[in-house]
Amino acid sequence: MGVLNVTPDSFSDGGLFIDPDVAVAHAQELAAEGADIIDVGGESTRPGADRVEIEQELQRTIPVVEAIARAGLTVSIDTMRSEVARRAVEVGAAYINDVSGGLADPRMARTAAEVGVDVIVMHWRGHSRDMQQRATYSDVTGEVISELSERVGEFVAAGVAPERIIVDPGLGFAKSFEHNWQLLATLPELMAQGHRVIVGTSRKGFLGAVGRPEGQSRPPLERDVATAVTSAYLCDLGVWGVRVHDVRSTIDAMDVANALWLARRAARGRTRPVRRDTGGDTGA
Ligand code: PMM
Repeated sequence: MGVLNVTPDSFSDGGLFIDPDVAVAHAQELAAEGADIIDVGGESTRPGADRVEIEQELQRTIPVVEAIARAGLTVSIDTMRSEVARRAVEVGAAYINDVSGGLADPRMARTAAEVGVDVIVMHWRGHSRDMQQRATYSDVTGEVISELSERVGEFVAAGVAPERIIVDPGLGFAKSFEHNWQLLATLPELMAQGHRVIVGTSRKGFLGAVGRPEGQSRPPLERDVATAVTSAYLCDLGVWGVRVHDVRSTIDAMDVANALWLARRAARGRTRPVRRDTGGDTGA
């Protein structure tokens, strides 16, 4: 999934794609590089961000969603508002990506059921302004899984088919750097819950801090190699999707992860049981 933020203030690409023509051209570039889905967002969720008015969010996103969908690309709408989701689906969006997992707008689950598209339900504990104050867990993996399953329950109760739901651990949303690493390390536990899983590590702060002295960080635009490494790891685990800004480096990394996976499987197939009588490899 390639990220297209039509915002003036997103943390890594804010202001770059606010002009609809530039946004559509960038979507086409992301698709040409290998993105299967273009995720269009009109509201920044960086820590500390204020909310935008709904009219502004609609104005930023709907024409872009419509143009990209008309060009034949698969679009997801990154919104916490049911009205934005509904209008985006009306003009061609095929996915709703709600970072609040239905918590920000009580009508989201019902709307998702009515419009009948796939929906990404992300783990979230509150709006960006003060979300980092909610980053308190005694068992981050267990709590994220149980809070997500409550959210999924609400969508299913509203009439969304379970197979339409994709879950996301919400890295960086009410999570410390350490929480993000723990969630990545234990991701198979979330995957075992049975829903498709998508993960967004792209350019996030915890990647910028790796290998740097305490309190220092690589700037967001210098985090694409780190992002690609996580994409390779996530590909190896078998997640359904990764959400990234730089599609080219992630596709490269996933191709390598995939080639390695195939080579390792083939190598395992070559191994023969060792025979006791000769002590040799019977497959020689
Ligand atoms: N992260 C951001 C925005 N939307 N959606 C999903 N499903 N998962 C994420 O991790 C996620 C998201 C924040 O990143 P951005 O400001 O660069 O878009």
